[in-house]
Amino acid sequence: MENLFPQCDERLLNAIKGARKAAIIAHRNPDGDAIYSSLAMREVLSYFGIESALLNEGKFDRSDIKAYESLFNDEIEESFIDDSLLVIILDCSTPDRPGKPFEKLINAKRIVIDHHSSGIPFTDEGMSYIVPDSPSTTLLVDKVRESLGVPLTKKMADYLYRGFATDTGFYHFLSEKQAPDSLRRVASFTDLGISPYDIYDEMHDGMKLEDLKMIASIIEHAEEMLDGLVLFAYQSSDAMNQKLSDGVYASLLTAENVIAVVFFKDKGDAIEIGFRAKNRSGLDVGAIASSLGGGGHKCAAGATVKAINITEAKHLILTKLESAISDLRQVFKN
Ligand SMILES: [Mn+2]
Repeated sequence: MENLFPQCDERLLNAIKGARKAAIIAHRNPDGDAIYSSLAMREVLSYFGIESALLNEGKFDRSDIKAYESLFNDEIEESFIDDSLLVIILDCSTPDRPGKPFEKLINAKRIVIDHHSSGIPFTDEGMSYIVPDSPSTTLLVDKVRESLGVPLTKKMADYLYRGFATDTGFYHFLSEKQAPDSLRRVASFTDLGISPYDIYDEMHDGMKLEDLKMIASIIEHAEEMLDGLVLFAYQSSDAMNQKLSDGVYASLLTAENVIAVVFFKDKGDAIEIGFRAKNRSGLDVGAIASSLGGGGHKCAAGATVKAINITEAKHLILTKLESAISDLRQVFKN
């Protein structure tokens, strides 16, 4: 018996089965889970003969999803919009996350499938499938697929696996609560012959030496805060893509005694602040990001703060972290 993935609401399943056309939208600045859940959902819909438009605002700056960019448009064609259209929002916890493609579709019937812990509901009752405990949106798409009685194909399994793998940092972020039911689904993907080994290499290889040097330079300038429990990293230009950020987080989080990494990116008119925390620290960076108007998960979150300079942003975050960490501090000193 599966506990992690609750039953899908019949209203959501009926909305899918009753659709003739669908517009599939995941969050802007897409990651692997956003793109692969979109692609997998399109495969599921094609089983019913539902024609779908893949939409995403972009940018496709992660090399592991770059190859799919041409399949996505940032705007729907007017002629595609009619009463039979269902909008399927994936991996988004707030209505601003889908960005530009959602603007023309705000009045259309929609369902929301997501796994973020914080957010605001933005669809009708029974029209969402939101499971914060799911390690990826692709596993929720898989549950919806199964609930619809759609057979799993190798192509679906490949997409679903990739979304799961990237959102869990290839199993790293999988908790003991998530693992059993999630890995049973993953086993059903590997049953169809996909190769975790090759997919890992495919999704990680190909880093440019200059990018690796940029990561090294950011690490070199990282600062210790709160007695070394937290590291602050900075990026002043826009040259950093998400994959490089992942490299910075992954390296800095392995530093001795560190429980959180905060990455500040100066966007000119705003500061983008990314957070990563160690699972065992108990620190909830998702809550901190939420308090700044952002969102995410307990261990990975982000927010964009406008009208602030880097010094002010550092102070703001330091204050928030200090109060959040005060209870945890003793534990990690010992
Ligand atoms: Mn996700």
